[in-house]
Amino acid sequence: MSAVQRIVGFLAILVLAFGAAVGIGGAVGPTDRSDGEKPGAHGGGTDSDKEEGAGHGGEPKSAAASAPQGLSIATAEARLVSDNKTYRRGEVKEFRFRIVGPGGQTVRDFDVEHDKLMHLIAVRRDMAGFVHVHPRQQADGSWSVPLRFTDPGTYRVFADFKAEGGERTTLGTDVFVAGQSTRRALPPPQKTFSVDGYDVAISGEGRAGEERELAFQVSRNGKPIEVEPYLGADGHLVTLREGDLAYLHVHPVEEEGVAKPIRFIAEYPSAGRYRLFLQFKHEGAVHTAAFTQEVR
Ligand SMILES: [Cu+2]
Repeated sequence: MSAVQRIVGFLAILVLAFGAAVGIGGAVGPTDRSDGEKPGAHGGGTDSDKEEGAGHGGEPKSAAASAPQGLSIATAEARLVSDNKTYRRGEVKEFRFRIVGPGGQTVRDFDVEHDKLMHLIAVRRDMAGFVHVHPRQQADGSWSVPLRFTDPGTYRVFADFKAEGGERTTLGTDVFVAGQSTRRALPPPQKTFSVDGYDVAISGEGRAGEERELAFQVSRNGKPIEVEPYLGADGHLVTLREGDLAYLHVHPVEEEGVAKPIRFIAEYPSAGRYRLFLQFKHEGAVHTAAFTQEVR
């Protein structure tokens, strides 16, 4: 496949992600398959996967790990600076940004987290539509990734990273897509979500201020399947709070066995409703399931 074909394919998938969200009310589409198409493009691999899992074992204990993230464009250590704030519907445009340190310098060195140096997640403010991509770092230390939004509205864009030697950090900024948009109500809590021929069942309750386990069992044709590793774990989970889109850091739990559920440890900062975007990989493709969870 040529580079151009790859890029076109990649963009087409972004379009699907947003298109499906609008077409069927809060559902998410097949989303980002870029990882499946470009295995090893970021130089991740199995060794870093293992380190990743080990590193996560201790993290949930620290208060910082469970504090809500993504509400701010800056912390004391890092600031998110982006040039593109507005998109036209359907326009393909690079989203360029950099992480700026306290002295005003561009931060260039990052640690691998979840198999990548930088994760970018875009979600409309009403939590309809979800995209998770991995920007490429440029020679000047900045980051770039093509984005396309098919639906108008305000989107929260999160950059999730770990500057070398620092804490894992998620900064957020808004991107505006011109046009009239209608707020989509958050779907009610449901135990199952079907996507691309897979059925995903969630188990586990969220409880404010307590670490709890969440498990997701993926089945096809009524039979549990074994997912493939994705981003250094069994799956990737993005959890956002309704109302402010606070971004939670959740931690994958390693588990051996056939057709095992995908497990995470989550600590919710408060009561309220949350939207969970689970991504899993099977037969080389990444799929996204979304759940609403009521936390007391
Ligand atoms: Cu990512």
